[in-house]
Amino acid sequence: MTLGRLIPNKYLHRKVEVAWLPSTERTIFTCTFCCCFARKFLVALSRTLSMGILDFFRRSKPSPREAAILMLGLDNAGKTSILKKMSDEEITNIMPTQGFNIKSITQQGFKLNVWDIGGQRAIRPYWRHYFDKSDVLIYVVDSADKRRLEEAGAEFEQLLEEDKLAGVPLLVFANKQDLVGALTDSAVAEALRLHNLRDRAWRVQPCSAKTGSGLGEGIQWMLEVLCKK
Ligand SMILES: Nc1nc2c(ncn2[C@@H]2O[C@H](COP(=O)(O)OP(=O)(O)OP(=O)(O)O)[C@@H](O)[C@H]2O)c(=O)[nH]1
Ligand SMILES: [Mg+2]
Repeated sequence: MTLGRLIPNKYLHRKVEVAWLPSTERTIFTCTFCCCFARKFLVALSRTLSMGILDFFRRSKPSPREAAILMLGLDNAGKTSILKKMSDEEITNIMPTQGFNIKSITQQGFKLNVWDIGGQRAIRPYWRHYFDKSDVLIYVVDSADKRRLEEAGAEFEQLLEEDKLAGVPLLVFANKQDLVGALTDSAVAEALRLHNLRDRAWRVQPCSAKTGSGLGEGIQWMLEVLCKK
């Protein structure tokens, strides 16, 4: 049998590499085959190793845990202003929300997907479409608008009766603390009768979307609650 028939053409050039070996065709073929096999093995090994290293680095950087945060409250309470301030955006020229806004805030290994739903009376019946799988409920109150505190309390009471929101931790933002005469956090808690709440973790956080005060503390409380889940 000739060398040409034993060894595929693409390997023939490797004869040179084994020229120092005994010059029988079989030895040349075996060595050529081993050489190609070894090369392929090394390439595969290096690929596997590099992919393994990439995979290792990918896994060692944990992807953030996601949480759905639902933000409700009467129109003009300041929900969109709070959302924008939390995202370091301008809060001038904010229009009443007709549908919803959503923004993701990444903090301490959590990606908080915050849903801000319009609070006008005509939109409130649609709130329930957003109740599913909420991890935290934020209820925003305009602490300076005593005239509408009763309405805010009535809407809040209805939310507490919703099965899909049962047990969902609650953060009440007592917003607009920068305005003179704004109610304190304990006055807002009393107006919402929060001290009767037994089925969930809750907190009232005085804040101002205008100055940004209190928003960080609110986020921190949510993160602590989410960590315990
Ligand atoms: N002084 C003051 N004004 C605020 C504060 N937060 C919001 N506002 C103002 O209140 C008004 C209503 O704010 P929005 O953020 O649009 O209120 P909203 O709750 O999103 O209202 P809807 O989208 O209609 O449900 C705007 O004129 C804001 O500038 C605050 O902390 N202090
Ligand atoms: Mg809005």
